[in-house]
Amino acid sequence: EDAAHAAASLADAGAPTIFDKIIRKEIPSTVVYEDEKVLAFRDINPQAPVHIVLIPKVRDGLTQLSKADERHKDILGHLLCMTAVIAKQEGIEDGYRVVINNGPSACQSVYHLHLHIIGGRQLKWPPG
Ligand code: DGP
Repeated sequence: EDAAHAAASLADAGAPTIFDKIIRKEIPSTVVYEDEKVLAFRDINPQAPVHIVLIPKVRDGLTQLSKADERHKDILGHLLCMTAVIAKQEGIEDGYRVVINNGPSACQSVYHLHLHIIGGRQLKWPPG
């Protein structure tokens, strides 16, 4: 098993991820938006001039998108709605990409659901 599979198994068993420390402000991040349900901060390894990670503050079993069920509908809707607000705040409404890497084959590395909001340059399609 590689690191991503191991990380997924640990998170599914309830272990915290680095995002829990970011939520609790135990490790610093550049927060660009926060409310009672979600937190958005700048990615430590940006792939574009604007690269934000948007996460639910409570994981509630949502280690990755494929774990989504009925009880996550409200938070998933809120994440997408706030994506539009954050993109506008960042001045990238002209074009941006919203990515959810799901699972090891998609290069998910942190097993706490998160959206990447990427923009500020001409993006290419298809992605790598
Ligand atoms: P993914 O590969 O989809 O699981 O994306 C996880 C992202 O989280 C990755 O682009 C880098 C970012 N990230 C990981 N650890 C930290 C951190 O400690 N601080 C910040 N700001 N971003 C982080």
